[in-house]
Amino acid sequence: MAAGSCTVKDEERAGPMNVIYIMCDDHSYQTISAYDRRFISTPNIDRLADEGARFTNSFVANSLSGPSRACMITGKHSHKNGFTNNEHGIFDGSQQTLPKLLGAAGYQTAMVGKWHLVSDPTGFDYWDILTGQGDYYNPVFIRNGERLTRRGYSTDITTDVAMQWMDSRDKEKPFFLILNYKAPHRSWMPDTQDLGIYDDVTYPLPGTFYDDYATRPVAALQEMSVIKDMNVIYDLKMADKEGEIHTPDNPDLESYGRSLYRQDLPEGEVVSGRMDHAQQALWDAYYDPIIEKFKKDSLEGRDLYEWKYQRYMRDYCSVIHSVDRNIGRVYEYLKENGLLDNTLVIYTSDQGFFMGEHGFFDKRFMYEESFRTPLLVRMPGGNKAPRSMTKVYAPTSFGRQSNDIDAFVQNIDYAPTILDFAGVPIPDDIQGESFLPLLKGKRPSSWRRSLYYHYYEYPAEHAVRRHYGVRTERYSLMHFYNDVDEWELFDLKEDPLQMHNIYGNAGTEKVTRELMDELERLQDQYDDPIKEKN
Ligand code: SGN
Ligand code: CA
Repeated sequence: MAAGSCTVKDEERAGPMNVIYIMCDDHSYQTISAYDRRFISTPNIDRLADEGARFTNSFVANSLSGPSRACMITGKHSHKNGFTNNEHGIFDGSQQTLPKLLGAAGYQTAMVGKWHLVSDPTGFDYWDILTGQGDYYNPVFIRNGERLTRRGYSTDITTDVAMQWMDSRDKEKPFFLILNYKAPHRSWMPDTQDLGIYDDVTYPLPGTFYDDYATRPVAALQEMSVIKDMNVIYDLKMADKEGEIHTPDNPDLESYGRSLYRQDLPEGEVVSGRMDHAQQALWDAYYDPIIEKFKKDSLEGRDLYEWKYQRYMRDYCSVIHSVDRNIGRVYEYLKENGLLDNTLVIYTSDQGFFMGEHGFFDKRFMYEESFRTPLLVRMPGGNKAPRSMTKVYAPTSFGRQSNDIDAFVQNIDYAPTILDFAGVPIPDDIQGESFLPLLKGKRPSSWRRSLYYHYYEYPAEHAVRRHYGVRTERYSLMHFYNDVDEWELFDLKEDPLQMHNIYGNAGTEKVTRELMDELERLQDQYDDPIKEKN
């Protein structure tokens, strides 16, 4: 492969074709300017889309970290790969996975960053993973079984480790690298160099922020509300020097816990929340005046709620700023090493995330903001994908671009797509579909017209009930079960923000019947045992 050539036609492949799969944790499409310009500018992430494809109807199968990662690595829904929820899941690493299939075909394989599948990674030549959720500061990694603490900020370090591995690999062989960032997972701790960068921004409050959940009783049961569940200390860092905030005038704040970054007592050179003294000093210099003002202002009611939303958005976007900078570093690395022409670069998140829509943070629901996930793909050589046209209802804030792919894709499709790209046969038991033809401008007539979703983690943190459902081009139907039995139906053409559950309304009988049939068909097709219990 001649480095520096502008375009590489598929037919002209002359050398090994590499794959870098980059996944953030909880990165919402709302906070990628390739999708939405209202909140933040992410030029480095956008460049991948500009030089490739922007998927405008990309979804997950189960909106939670471990399950999403298991879907990705197996190409199968949760009930097939066995990892249905974070709380009890332990990934069975003896099963068929993408890195094993690529390894058998001669690829060098590496897994760097957040893994979150509990059992040790299998099938990788090299793995260097964050422990559990990973820490933002001075995180502990496990490198091929050996624990080590690395000093610095997680997003930078994860990039460094990935680059070191790419440097040390056998350059004669193709490679597959998973580069998974911990950012921007809760509790959204920015790099010290990014503290305050968005302090002069006032983020637009989502129109559904004060949702009262009328017609959606299950949505009212969650515990992921910015107003009632987001913690000013743990999430928004308003702990004073004693590690607590004393606000006798505001009983609403009494129940707040201690801050993550002040959780541990000073110990050696790494102090509270894993920061060292220099990091902590920079952090305090930024937060102390904000904490003092917060205590003095004693906000209540909507003033407090909207202050929380602004703080949330500032912290979250500051964390994204570091991600974007690091994607720029990865791009430069590929350029300098002549890899832009022979490497497929995928950028995505383990799920979508609520940025205050319906009053929420977190994910889990089959509602659009968390069911969707960003997906930007840069083909080798930067060949722009030709636009495809469907009738699927996507957020109007996306607009339309010449390199949009708007067919339905889901995270079970990543494994078969990457295998297809690498020229490796796709095993029959993989449930996803290769979207490589879509990237080449072809749209198979048999391409899926509906998506299946199943979320299992209840009872658990955030109290989102178990549910499964079907999403078609226009409608979304979901069934919440376990300790509830509620159906929700949304017409996304008339109600894109999903405020009106029309299930059971007069006039919806026919469409409901069609959607129920489609749901049953998908449960058959994917062989989900829940069908037998209905
Ligand atoms: C942690 C967070 C939750 C989050 C889950 C799952 N709580 O438990 O807010 O929903 O992770 O996230 S925290 O108090 O530990 O921050 S996931 O992306 O890993 O699935
Ligand atoms: Ca996640």
